[in-house]
Amino acid sequence: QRNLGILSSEEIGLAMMLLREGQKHLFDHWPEPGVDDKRKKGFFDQVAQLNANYPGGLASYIQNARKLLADSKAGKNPYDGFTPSVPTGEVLTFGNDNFMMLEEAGVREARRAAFVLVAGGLGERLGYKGIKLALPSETTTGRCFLQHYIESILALQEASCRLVQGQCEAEIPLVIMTSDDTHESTLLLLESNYYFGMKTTQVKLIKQEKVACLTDNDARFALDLNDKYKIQTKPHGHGDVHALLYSSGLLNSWQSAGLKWVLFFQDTNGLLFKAIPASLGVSSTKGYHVNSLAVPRKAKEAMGGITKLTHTDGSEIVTNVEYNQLDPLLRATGHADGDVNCETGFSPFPGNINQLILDLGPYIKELSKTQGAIAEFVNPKYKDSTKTSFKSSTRLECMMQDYPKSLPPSAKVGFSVMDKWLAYAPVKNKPEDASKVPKGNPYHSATSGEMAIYKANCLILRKAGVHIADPVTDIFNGQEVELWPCITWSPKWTSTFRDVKRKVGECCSISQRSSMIINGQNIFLDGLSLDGALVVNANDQAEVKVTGYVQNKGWALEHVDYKDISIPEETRIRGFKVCKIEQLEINYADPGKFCFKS
Ligand code: UGB
Repeated sequence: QRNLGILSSEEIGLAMMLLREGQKHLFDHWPEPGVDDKRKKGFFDQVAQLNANYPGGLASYIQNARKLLADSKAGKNPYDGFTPSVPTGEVLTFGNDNFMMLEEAGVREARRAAFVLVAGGLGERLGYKGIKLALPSETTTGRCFLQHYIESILALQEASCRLVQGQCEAEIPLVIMTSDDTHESTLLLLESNYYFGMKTTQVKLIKQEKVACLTDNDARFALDLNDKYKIQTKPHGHGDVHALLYSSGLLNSWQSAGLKWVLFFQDTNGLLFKAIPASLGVSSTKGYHVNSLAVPRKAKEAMGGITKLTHTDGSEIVTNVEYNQLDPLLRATGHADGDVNCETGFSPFPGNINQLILDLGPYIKELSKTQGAIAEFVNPKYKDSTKTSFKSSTRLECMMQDYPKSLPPSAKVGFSVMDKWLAYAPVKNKPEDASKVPKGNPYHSATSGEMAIYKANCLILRKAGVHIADPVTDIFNGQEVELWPCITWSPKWTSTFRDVKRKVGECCSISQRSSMIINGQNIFLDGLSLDGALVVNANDQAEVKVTGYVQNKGWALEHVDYKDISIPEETRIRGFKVCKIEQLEINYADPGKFCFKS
């Protein structure tokens, strides 16, 4: 009351709304006018921002929070009334005719796609100080995740344009969702690397904002411990991406530009783009409005399970059920053992890798109804079983994969299951946690993420006819992994398996201790026998055939300990560094046709 005189009419409106919604405590300590007036104004700046950022404003946020907190206190299961069962989806087999047909369909569609990378998370579980997009996906080339993603999109863009008749000037848009934790570093990474070859106009950053923290079951906001004129805030989760895309107007501009697909992906999966063409092919051939990429999942693995949920009213949805909810849901519906592996050694519920492909038209239609708001949840840590007070403040959260939950039964929702070695190797866990993962379960560490790239490349080349020696096992940072030849290629070398087959000729062989980097579009391996390290660099106008016997001392992986702080963090979290002892490097900077014979 005493401070009304210093407030604008807009600020008074916000104050009244807060009072109506039970937030009087925020003002209890306010001194008389004339004291801290600037800070009081600052408080309303923050409130105005929190109000604008949430679909429906802060009043909705508080009301939603009260309801979810009451449900949580009552122990209400969000899946009450639903019976889970294993859904059927598209199961793809890498390299067969169907897979190659789908890849071609996907590449054709890629020119009508937009990519959305959610990269607002800081990755506390990984314990890495920088942004995860700046981490090398593998260390033979040092190509970071963002570079890999951008080059993969550009490669798809080119491949897509090559496939269609006539002039094609597609520029596939890339949107990166950042947060206060990642925005500046992401921008700096892009700017200091000339956007990794993408046009600056092709890339847009949208920043998600945090939401207000809640101190109790009445959803009263928590004040910042160091600033009594500031509300404590925390991240709202990757589900924010839908509301941000909607409010930015990007979706409509894409539709006007003739785009058809929106592909969502996460920050550290070095394999993902090997699975994109075929899964986009599934979306287009099946006419899916929503297509989630999935891989076989070990029971209790920290990835959501794609589940068919049948309601008592007969309605059905196929959606992700998060890993911490799948086990209780199964137990509550007659599966006494909960989330367990079946005879295949995997959970019968495919694992969600949070790569979603949405049909833009139905997506816009749905978002115009919801403004992008999707199902939220709350996860308070209670002090005791009375569930009346929290150990620390909580907030509402949301996940991007919950988008299908609000769709009408007529929506065509499907999923595509791929081999895990081909599609999924995220970098999420710090070495000390990864080393405690039960044997046989994935580590999801920087070590396993890098090894998975070499393994996938080797298996792809094997399938294309190259003789690749079997891997050996080794232990890095306490994690036992398969060590395949360290083979990498720039995304422009190939976007599809058919293209790999075209570029790999007869009688090639690669020994286990070998490393190879293929850096260029028109590099062909034919009769190559490699026992050591080989690097081939060629510009896009050079067509290079590499043949003969290459032998040298090669490269070795030297063990390093994650606790050794004299070593750069991005190296020590993987437990090894590449020692480049000897290699053959061949470079083709001029246009023309060349044959290199060793
Ligand atoms: N992210 C944001 O952009 N903003 C945020 O506020 C939070 C995260 P995590 P999570 O594929 O293995 C998901 O933390 O949430 C970005 C699925 O929910 O790595 O534990 C962040 O930058 C789960 O079903 O994953 O688990 C990152 O790019 C399963 O599929 C992305 O969101 C699991 O991923 C994911 O954030 C998985």
